[in-house]
Amino acid sequence: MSKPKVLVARRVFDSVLQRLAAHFEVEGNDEDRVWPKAELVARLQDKDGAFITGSERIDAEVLEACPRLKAVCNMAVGYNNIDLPACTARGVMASNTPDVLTETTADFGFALMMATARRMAESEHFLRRGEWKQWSYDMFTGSDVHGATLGILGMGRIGRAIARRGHLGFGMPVIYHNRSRLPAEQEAEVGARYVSKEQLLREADHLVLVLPYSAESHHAIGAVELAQMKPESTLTNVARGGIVDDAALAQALRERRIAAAGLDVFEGEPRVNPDLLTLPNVVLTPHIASASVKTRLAMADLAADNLIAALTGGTPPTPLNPEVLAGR
Ligand code: 8YV
Repeated sequence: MSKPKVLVARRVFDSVLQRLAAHFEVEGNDEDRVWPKAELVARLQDKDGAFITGSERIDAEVLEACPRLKAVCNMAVGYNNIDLPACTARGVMASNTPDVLTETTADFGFALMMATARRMAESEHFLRRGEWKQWSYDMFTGSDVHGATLGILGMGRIGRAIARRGHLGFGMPVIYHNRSRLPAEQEAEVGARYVSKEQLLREADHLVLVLPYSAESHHAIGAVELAQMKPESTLTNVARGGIVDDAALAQALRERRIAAAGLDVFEGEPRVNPDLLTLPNVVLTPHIASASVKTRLAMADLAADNLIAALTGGTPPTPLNPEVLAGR
């Protein structure tokens, strides 16, 4: 019997390709070019499964054009690049990579928040430009992290891991807002207090965004929300571009209506709003919050585990729509 065919839409670890090759006929993407939609569809046409990343969008049109497809496995925890209801309607299993990246992403979120509060990027650029001539009492003074109020919007696994760091490591009072309130024992574990979104915006010294992107969370932070934040506060986004209105943020940063921002994700990335590039009070990183070698390998292995199980009659570890598996 011939092996099922899978597409690996981006370059990944050799070890992961080898694991997949033991089960499937694999078409990879050695040159690591992000394929335009028409090319993605053309390559997916004869495939039974796909290993994708956040760069590939699987929508109803793609699914319609690729009727053989049975599994779409995302190497990411966020899955706003996948139309999940359309997958479910067509009996296509979709999966993501939760848990394996939680602590790594929380490390980065916390680091980005600290770099933002303490003006690390801005002061490093100053030094590299050769402008450091003498010490002065107010040179790059920022705001403290320890003891400051940490605000978290979106309290899932990564939000809780960031809260725990702030609470246990930095003595920060933690406030959060989320669609649903955490059980009391989870709140106690990370020292977090549930507040309204308005209260979160008003009271946080350092606000960190860790909510999934959806139509509902589009521009959850725009001009109105930024106006409610304290002028000395910071905003950090390690969730998704589009949750923040980048143009409104650039304006707020320029007018110092908030002190600074740390952004790992952008609207329309990899393009970055040119206004943000000109501002000194924003730390910009290219969507690397989960980028430790160990975690990226764990994510790729988990996406491969899902693909292998889905197409060989096994039990995928982290399906998003397990109901489609019951019907196979
Ligand atoms: C990925 C991410 O690097 O997991 C997510 O949701 O945003 C990142 O960890 C990115 O999506 C590539 O797939």
